[in-house]
Amino acid sequence: MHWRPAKTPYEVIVGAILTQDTAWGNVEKAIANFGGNLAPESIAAMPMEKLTEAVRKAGKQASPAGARLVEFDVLTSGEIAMKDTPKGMRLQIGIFGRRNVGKSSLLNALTRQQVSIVSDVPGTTTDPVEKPMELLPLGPVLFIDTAGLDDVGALGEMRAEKTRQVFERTDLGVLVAAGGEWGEFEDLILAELDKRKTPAVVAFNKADLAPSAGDAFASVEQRLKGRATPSVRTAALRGDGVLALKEALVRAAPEEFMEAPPIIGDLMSPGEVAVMVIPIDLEAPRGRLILPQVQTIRDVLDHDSCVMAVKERELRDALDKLKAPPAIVVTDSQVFLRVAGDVPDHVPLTSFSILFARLKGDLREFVAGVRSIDGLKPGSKVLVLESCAHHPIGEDIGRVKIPRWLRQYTGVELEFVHRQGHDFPDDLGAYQLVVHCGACMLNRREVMSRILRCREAGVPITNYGVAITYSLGVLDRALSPFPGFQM
Ligand SMILES: Nc1nc2c(ncn2[C@@H]2O[C@H](COP(=O)(O)OP(=O)(O)OP(=O)(O)O)[C@@H](O)[C@H]2O)c(=O)[nH]1
Ligand code: SF4
Ligand SMILES: [Mg+2]
Repeated sequence: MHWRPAKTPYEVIVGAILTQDTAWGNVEKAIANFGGNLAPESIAAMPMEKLTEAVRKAGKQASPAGARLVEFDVLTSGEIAMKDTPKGMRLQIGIFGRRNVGKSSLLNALTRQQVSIVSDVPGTTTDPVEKPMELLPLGPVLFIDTAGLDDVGALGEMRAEKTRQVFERTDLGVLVAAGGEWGEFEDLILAELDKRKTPAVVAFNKADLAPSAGDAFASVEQRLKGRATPSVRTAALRGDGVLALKEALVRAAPEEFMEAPPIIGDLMSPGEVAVMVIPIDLEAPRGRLILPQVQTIRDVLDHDSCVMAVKERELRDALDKLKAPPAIVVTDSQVFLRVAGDVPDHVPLTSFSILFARLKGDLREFVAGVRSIDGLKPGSKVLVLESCAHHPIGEDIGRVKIPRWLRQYTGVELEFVHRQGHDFPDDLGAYQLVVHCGACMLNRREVMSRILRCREAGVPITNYGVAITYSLGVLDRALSPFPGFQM
């Protein structure tokens, strides 16, 4: 990669932050937009619109990038934590509840680490305990375990005060109640969160002691029915319900934390040309394009760039007609090999399906998952997920082509199971690999929940575009617009 020499360490750090979700070329332009003004003080003094405009000109989505810089500036005014996501940019998840209900135990179960001290003495946690971690799909989160709020006595008052302060910075609250116990106190915590418009999830912990508490659980669950707050039963010590709790957190998280990258707009600059290769074959619907193609074209236009759409046969001719090489070529995965032969090596090339792997899912996870193809054995079971219920026609990609390519690559007979739409098996234990379609019909939350389920079950997951290009030996080429993801 060409690394532009930075003038100051601050410029290096800003570059490192901006490049997290864009190509390096765009970062250079963004930095140039600041003129000679790239310093913490000047950024702090810049109005937000000016800041976001400076970044937007480089083809990046304005608000997240701008917000990042501002956050970053806040960070530099204190201490610089280069190796970590700033705390203010993490989704902060506050864990509240009475003493001894198992808040610390739940935090340890969620993080699978002994982060917070657990004991049967009420009031064990005295000061808020913070634990940063990656919680897929929300990305970096900060869990904050608090001291039990029903603390008594003078010391308790101080502890309770600190816990109350945590309410102020909580983006998502977890209320832990144990053994079906629920009273005015729990209502009060939910009211505190409501007051701040903070979404909440209730964890009924110690569900293993349930035989005696079962009825109480049910009556509290009934009580919560009137409000939107989801609840799950957990047994923190055994790990039961922890995955359900994670899923509930993902569903309840504020929308802005689920923000997806643009489809393609950040991979090119305004005015540049993207070439889309769209085969018109038997599987192509009559008289229209399919959703991933339409959405990608729209995203190019939204970013003030240009698009040229061609069939694979006309590609070489079309490239010859362009005065300058295109910023990027995007092709249907199925003709990737042929297209790769026609596109010069220095032009970034990818597939619609890989663009959607990043948009709807987690490209890094899909690239990591694809390696497991090498470990497939005769009889290994592969789950193929197609998120729309189209009628298979001819050489259907999910039913015919992917099985064929994977069999050819591995040289062994594999068993393929297909599921469509929102259908996702409860038990993934039987599968050695999950291959997901581009998921243009699903929202990001649903795909991310599926990735989370696969992770928890220890089953690798990848997507069509990644699997196809890997089995054809051209994945690195297909990842050329995303240098950080190459294998
Ligand atoms: N049976 C059972 N015991 C649990 C469970 N979760 C926690 N405990 C026990 O409950 C006690 C309190 O757990 P903690 O995690 O320290 O509770 P806490 O809410 O953090 O307590 P404070 O910090 O004192 O407010 C410990 O003895 C745990 O072992 C559970 O799911 N089932
Ligand atoms: S939902 Fe999946 S199978 Fe259906 S069009 Fe979109 S990417 Fe293709
Ligand atoms: Mg505790």
